[in-house]
Amino acid sequence: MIIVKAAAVTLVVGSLVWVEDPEVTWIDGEVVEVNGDQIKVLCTSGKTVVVKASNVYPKDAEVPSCGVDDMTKLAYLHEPGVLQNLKSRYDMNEIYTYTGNILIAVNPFRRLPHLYDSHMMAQYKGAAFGELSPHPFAVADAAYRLMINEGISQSILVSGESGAGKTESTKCLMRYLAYMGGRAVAEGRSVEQQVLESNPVLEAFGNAKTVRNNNSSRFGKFVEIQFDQRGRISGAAIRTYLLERSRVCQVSDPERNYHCFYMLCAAPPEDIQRFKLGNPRTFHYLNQSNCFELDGIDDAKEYVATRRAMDVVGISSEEQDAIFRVVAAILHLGNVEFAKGKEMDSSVPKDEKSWFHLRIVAELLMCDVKALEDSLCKRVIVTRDETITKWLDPEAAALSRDALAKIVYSRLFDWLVDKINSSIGQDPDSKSLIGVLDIYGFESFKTNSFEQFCINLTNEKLQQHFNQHVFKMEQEEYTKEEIDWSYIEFVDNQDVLDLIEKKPGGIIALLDEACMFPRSTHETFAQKLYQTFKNHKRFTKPKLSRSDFTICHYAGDVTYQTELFLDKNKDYVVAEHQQLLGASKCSFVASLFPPLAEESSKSSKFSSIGSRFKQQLQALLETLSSTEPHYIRCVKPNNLLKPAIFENKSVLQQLRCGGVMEAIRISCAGYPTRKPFDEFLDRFGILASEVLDGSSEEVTACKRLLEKVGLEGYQLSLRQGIIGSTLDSILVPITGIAAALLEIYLLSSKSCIGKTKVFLRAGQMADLDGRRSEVLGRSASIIQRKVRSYL
Ligand code: AD9
Ligand code: MG
Repeated sequence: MIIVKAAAVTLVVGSLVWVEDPEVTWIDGEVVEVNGDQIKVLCTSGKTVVVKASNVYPKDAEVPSCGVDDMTKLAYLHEPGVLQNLKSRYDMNEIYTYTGNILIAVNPFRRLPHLYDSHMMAQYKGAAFGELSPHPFAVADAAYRLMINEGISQSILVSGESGAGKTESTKCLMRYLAYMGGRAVAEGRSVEQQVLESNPVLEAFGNAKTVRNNNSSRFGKFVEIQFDQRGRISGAAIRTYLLERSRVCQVSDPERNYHCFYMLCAAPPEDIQRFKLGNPRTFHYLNQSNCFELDGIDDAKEYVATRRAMDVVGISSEEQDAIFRVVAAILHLGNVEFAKGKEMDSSVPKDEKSWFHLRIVAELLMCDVKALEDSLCKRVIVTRDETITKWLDPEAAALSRDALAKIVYSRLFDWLVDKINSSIGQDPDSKSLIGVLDIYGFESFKTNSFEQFCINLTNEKLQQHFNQHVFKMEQEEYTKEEIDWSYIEFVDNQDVLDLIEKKPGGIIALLDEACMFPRSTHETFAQKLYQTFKNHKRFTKPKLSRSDFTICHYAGDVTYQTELFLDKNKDYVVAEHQQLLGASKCSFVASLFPPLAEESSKSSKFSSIGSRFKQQLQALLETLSSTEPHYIRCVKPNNLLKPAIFENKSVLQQLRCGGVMEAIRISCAGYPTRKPFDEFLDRFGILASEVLDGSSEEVTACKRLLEKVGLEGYQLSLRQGIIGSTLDSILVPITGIAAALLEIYLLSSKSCIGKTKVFLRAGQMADLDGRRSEVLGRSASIIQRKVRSYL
């Protein structure tokens, strides 16, 4: 992952450098010997290594030990420099750092309350971006002010891997926006309070403990906050994406099911009695894992807090009772087991205990017990001539039970989102909005299924949006400084998006086809993929597999296992379940299963989760493109979820996946290093001291200095990667992340003097520093000689 090749840098004995290290990724050291292309480096670990010059990166000795608050202030924008900067800041609890306009947030895994109090919010209010320490408040403030001043809608995109701090950052942004757009006097349930309180409600039902995060959001979320002409919050809309349904009936140790189940089991005695609950250890949907409690979380208190938050967002107490009744019913449903019945391949509730729970489910869902039993154990098949009742064997009945649990829970979650939206209300007159996106980051596990496929599609789309935006920002900076910027264009990841999304012929389209064809299996689906994409450069078939496939994503290769793709893509409600619950005497339960339109009940029962998700993403991207985006990249410094541990390897991987290195790479293609005139002269005046005669302006002195050192005008330091050049166009393929086919075209480049800063190309700073150390070395040895002769 090479950004700036040091090949063009003058390395001398004594130069401070970075070299690759298998353990800590990059280690710093000092050059002790230069032997042609071979450089001997004494590392700070005490080890001496000999490496090729092209693998050595210059280290900026002038970076303060506390780091710099904006990566673009670094003399060298390369991986070791970026990593070192984040680490030294993290060590001092400075968890936020800018890379230009992008905010990088490293999870502290400890509460830092002073960072987020109202005093802090007051400080950031109206402060120029970059004036105060990097902070999500600064991003929110910039977005708010742009919206007010320019009347342009804004969006803040928060990304990062699970446990990196997206949801915490999102809440912090929402609090700041509520602070800016709230009313001075409390007016009962104000819109901004409702917006804030929607978080605990959605977290209770959509978050769970996973191995990666004790409070992991199992859905994606886009909150659109609407403002009136005076900049006050006047409405909001929450959109959610892909709730993980399988968790409702399948949990593996040491994870937990959704928080609401445990909260309900810890409810006050009257609720426990009403819902016939007890110890969470007695419920199958919870006891597949041994984890029931969370450190520092009191489920009983959370239950009360969730109910309070529900009050605020406008869910009546009758509705709350109904919601928790449904949650309890799901727990009881999980305890219904099946045994073989009298008929061949039939099933019946296994024992008295199963009957007991079945009766409670019917009572809680207010439906008929017999109808409930039938809907779990039988299927009615209607053909042209007759109606056949088919028994389900015990295994199929258990699957039917789980399908019922999942559909009820997912309908319940959707109901909550709709309810919150209707109760907060939309402002039809709102001209501007600020959208906050908290969505899963790129995932690549040992086994990757349909969920990872959808999540990674999301990230591909957001990455494309991000790249386009970073390019635009770069160009704007050049325009502002009135420098003749190179016209930069890039070929992006459209080819991966086509591979997945194209209609017809993309992976999702082929998956839908397979789902509609009764005899398809995951193997026939995989064969179809292999055939169709055998020459696609983003698609490969792993050698030793007959049903896996690999996509070469912008963030790396991911191999997907197709086994459950067909099942997971099918979204249909079993007709028997629909009938059963649609007829519930509880109007709340019945409302979760409204009657199907005649047409859709008759035609194919299958609706594609993949295609629907694709459309949702499309709509999201359309919304985002009509806004001015701001980015927060969250980074998880370690997998132990503990404070004060910064694991280089994993951080680097996240910076790559989150596009931070990509953004840097893009800016490296232009003028990555910027130095204000005075700093530039201070640092490099020594190379041509005659320009420092004080007679000319700083800008002229800089120009003369650049002339003297031969960097003025058209100059591109030759670095690895340039594959062809004509005078006016130089094609630089940026190598690096395997899949990132980012090609950058640099057309005509003339000046590197801006209005206030000197703009340097990648490698030029290193070059100048090399010469500077040579001069300093020379003068040092002259002084030494003088001192010696004097002695
Ligand atoms: V997931 O994709 O939903 O699994 P997130 O949302 O990225 O994930 P989350 O915001 O939930 O992660 O953060 C994980 C945990 O890190 C939190 O529960 C906190 O304990 C901790 N955290 C994150 N950010 C901060 C912070 N700014 N200050 C203190 C934090 N703790
Ligand atoms: Mg989250």
